[in-house]
Amino acid sequence: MATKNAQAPLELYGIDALINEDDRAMRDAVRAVMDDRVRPHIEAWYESGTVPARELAKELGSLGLLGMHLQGYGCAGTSATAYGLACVELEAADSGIRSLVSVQGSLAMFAIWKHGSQEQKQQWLPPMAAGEAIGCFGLTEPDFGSDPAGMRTRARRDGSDWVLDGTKMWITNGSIADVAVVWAQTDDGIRGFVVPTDTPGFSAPKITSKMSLRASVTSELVLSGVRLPESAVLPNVRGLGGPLSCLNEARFGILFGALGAARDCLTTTIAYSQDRRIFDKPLAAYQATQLKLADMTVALGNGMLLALHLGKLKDAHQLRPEQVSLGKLNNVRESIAIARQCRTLLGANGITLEYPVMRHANNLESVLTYEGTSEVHQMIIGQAITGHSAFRG
Ligand code: TGC
Ligand code: FAD
Repeated sequence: MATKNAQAPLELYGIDALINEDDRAMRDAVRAVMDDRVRPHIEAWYESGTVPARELAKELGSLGLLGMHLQGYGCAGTSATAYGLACVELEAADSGIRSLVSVQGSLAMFAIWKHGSQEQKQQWLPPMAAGEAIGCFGLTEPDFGSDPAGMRTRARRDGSDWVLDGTKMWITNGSIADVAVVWAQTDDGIRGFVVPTDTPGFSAPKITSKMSLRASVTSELVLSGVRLPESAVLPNVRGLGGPLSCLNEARFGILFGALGAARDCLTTTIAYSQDRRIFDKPLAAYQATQLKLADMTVALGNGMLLALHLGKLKDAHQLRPEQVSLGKLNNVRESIAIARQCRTLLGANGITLEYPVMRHANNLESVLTYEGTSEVHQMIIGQAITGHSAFRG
């Protein structure tokens, strides 16, 4: 028999006291939209491997969620912490929905916002903020994921034009994008290009048969003699620091977002364990269950405290890339561990789409890999604390 009113895991941590009123209101509004627009459909989207991304982008844009922490050009200009809290709610619905927002706002829009010309910003940012234009971000290649410096996509000069050839792989939103930010080798190092996807020579075949991120579009980008004017190059950046500066933004959203998936797994599992009677009492009343639930509550709460701390640093313009790695490594690793542990408590029901747990666990496999694998982030942290780079030779 339950002896006390049960508290939600993050309630036990008193997390709300650390979030200001405006951010709580924004968070609750995003949660309500996810409850209304995504949760009723997500199992079907996941099962069919389709998602109405264009329609959703317009709705998310009308709520000010696309590029929400950027200033100007139709963007909402919120704090970084507010953006992180929105990511929690998006990813509590599904990592694919958070990915849609991350790639649009933190990768494609941020690249143009930070490194683009006035013309590029004026042309692309307002429609992207509104969700009327979709962007993608092409860094990874079939043979170069963790080591993007090795990329083979090449941009060569032809008169005043640029001509791009190469292949990008695993690109979120690729097949539905209106504009692709593509990173390529040039005689002058790595440069970024703003590529309208209707440019001749550009195609983006969809990658199918995924077991993870099924409610998200993932594509190859094929660039075959894509001719662009001089005005297509991002003028304000050269070298790998350009794309990596965008990854800092997206990784920040993920270090919050992943906790949303974990929270959804844990709250689902706590409720399930109250209802499910095994032998002669509820699953929740067994010590073995409570040990698991307590450890997961601690991991989730600690992850949220870390995320809010890093959010504070970012809002104070003090957040360093290796600190983002701390958050991405810990919070995604803990979230996937929570999802997998929750799956054990749901027994056979845990493998179905009727409960969100295995969907989140499968999604988190991608989240663990993209935006820098766990091992990459361990080595970034290792380099920060030893001064030695372990990446090469
Ligand atoms: P390294 O020699 O360390 O650095 C090259 C230049 O970049 C600078 N830099 C950074 N700048 C800004 N932010 C950072 N985080 C930076 N890290 C490094 C660095 O100072 C240097 O500048 P300069 O001026 O001296 O040239 O580069 P490296 O070749 O040794 O590589 C280091 C490594 C492995 C850490 C890096 O390449 C890496 O992070 N690899 C992982 C790749 C990755 O995360 N790809 C993600 C692709 S996008 C994606 O996955 C989207 S998923 C969809 C979604 O988000 O939902
Ligand atoms: P690899 O780099 O081949 O890594 C394989 C293994 O080797 C990993 O375990 C890795 O940790 C390990 N490893 C790597 N380097 C070292 C080392 N130095 N020492 C020891 N071990 C090492 N990319 C984009 O550019 N844009 C996108 O929008 C995008 N969206 C994605 C969406 C999804 C669903 C997925 C799954 C991926 C997406 N990616 C995207 C690609 C993603 O960023 C890469 O998959 C990721 O960077 C890892 O690269 P890789 O898959 O080539 O793995």
